[in-house]
Amino acid sequence: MTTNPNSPSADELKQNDLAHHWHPFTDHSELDDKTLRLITHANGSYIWDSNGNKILDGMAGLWCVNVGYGRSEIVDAVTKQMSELPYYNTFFKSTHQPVAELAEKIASLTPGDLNHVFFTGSGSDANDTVLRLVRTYWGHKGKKDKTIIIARKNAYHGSTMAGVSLGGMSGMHDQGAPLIPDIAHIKQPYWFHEGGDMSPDEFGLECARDLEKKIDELGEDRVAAFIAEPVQGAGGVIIPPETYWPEIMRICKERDILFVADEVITGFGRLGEWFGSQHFGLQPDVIAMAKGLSSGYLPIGAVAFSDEISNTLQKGEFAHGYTYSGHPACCAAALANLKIIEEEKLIERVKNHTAGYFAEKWASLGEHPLVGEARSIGLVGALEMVPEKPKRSKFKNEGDTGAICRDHCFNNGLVMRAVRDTMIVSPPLIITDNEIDEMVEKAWKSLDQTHASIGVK
Ligand code: PXG
Repeated sequence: MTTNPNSPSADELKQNDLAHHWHPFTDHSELDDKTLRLITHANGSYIWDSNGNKILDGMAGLWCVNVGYGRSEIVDAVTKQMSELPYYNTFFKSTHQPVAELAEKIASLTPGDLNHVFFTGSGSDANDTVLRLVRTYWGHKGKKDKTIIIARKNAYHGSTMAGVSLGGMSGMHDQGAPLIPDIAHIKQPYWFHEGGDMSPDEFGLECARDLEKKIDELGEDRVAAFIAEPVQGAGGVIIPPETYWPEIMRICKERDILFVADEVITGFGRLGEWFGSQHFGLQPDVIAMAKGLSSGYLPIGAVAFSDEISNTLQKGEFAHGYTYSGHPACCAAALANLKIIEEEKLIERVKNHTAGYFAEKWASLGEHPLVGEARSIGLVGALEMVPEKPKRSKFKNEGDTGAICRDHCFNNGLVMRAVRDTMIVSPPLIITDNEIDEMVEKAWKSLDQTHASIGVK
C-alpha cells in the first residue's frame, strides 16, 4: 500500500471516526480507540489493519466480496464508465449501455422466466421494491385484499422499514416500531435449536407446513407472497432439512401466492450455483439480489421477476424508482464482476471442488469440545457452540461466548462472525485450499481460547 505523507495518521482517523461517524449495528458505548479497527487495504482473501495485521477475511466483507479483493478488471471498468457517463437516470424512457447489458445478463442467469429486472442500490431497498411490486401485482389482478406477505422468524431482509418488517428479528422490530402492517411470520427451519426430539426431516416438514397453516389462518385471498432466504444467512447460516423446500414449493404452487427468494447472500455462486434457488430446485416468481452482484465493489441490488408479473404490471406506471436505479458505474462494476465469475469458472470451482474441500475441513471443527454442530453448504459454514456436548443446549448468557470467540478470531488473524453463540463464515469464492486450512486452524485455536476464557474444562 502506498501512503501519502499528508494523510492523517491512523490515530487521527480513529479520533475523527469516534467523534463523528455513527456505525451500523454498533453499540457505541463499546466503541473506543482500542476496539475500533481501521482497515487500510485488502487483496485476494485478506484484509490488513492499521497495525499491519494481515487478516483472513472469512466473511468476504459482509458476505459480498465473492471474487476477492484487488480486482483491477472491476476498477478499470468503473473508471472507463465514470469518464464516459458517470451518471444518468433510467427514469422517463432513458437507458444506457451498462444497465441494458446487465439487465439482459441477470435475466439470462436467473432460473425460469425471471426476464425482467428492476435495479436498486442495496438488498434492503430490493426488498422494499419486492413489497411494493407484489402488492401492486395483486392490485392489478383485481385482488386488492391480497396484501399480506408471509416471512419467517429470524429472517434477515434488510434494515429499511420494509426490510426490517419483513425480517423476523425481534430485537430489530423493537426499534422503529410500528412496523409495516400485513406482514406475518412463521417458524424457521432451525433444527439445531428448535427441532426438539424430532428428526431433521420431520422438523423440516413441520416448519414448511407452518406456511400452509398460516395461509389457512389468514385466508388465501389475503396472502400475496411468501419470502425466504434459500439458506438463512445473518440468522446463523440455517440450512433447512431436506424435506423443507419441496414441501414449501408444493404449498406455494397449490395456493395462489407468489414465492420470493431473497438471494442477497445466496446469489452469485455462494452455494455453487448462480442462485441458491437452483441448488434447491426452487422456482421463485421474484428474486431479490445484491452483494455478490458486484462483489461489493460498488453498491447495487436488483429484483428479477417473471413474465407473468411483468405482463400484469403493464397497466399504467409503476410509481417506484430510486435516483440510483441502474447507476452506470455500479452496473459496469457488476458486469465486470460477473465476467470474472464466468471466465474464472468460480461457480463450477465452488460446486466441483471448493465446497467439498471446505465441507470436509469445516466438519472437523465439530470434534472440538465446544462445538455441538459444524455445518456447511457451498461456501458458508456455521459452528454451534454449546455449553454441554452432545446436548443441543444454549449458554445462559446468550451471545457472550460468541462475542469472546469473535474477538479471539480477530486477534488470531481471522474474521469470523458471531450470531449469538453461532460462529459463521462465508469466505470469498476464490479462497484456496491452503487458505481454508488456515481458516480452520485459526478457528480451532480461537475455539480453544474461547473454551479457556469461559472456564469450561
Ligand atoms: N437480504 C438478505 C438475505 C441479507 O443478508 C439484506 C437483504 C439487506 O441488504 P443490504 O445491502 O441492504 O445490507 C441482507 C444483508 C451480517 C450482515 O452481519 C448481513 C447483511 C447485511 C449486513 C450485515 O450478517 N445482510
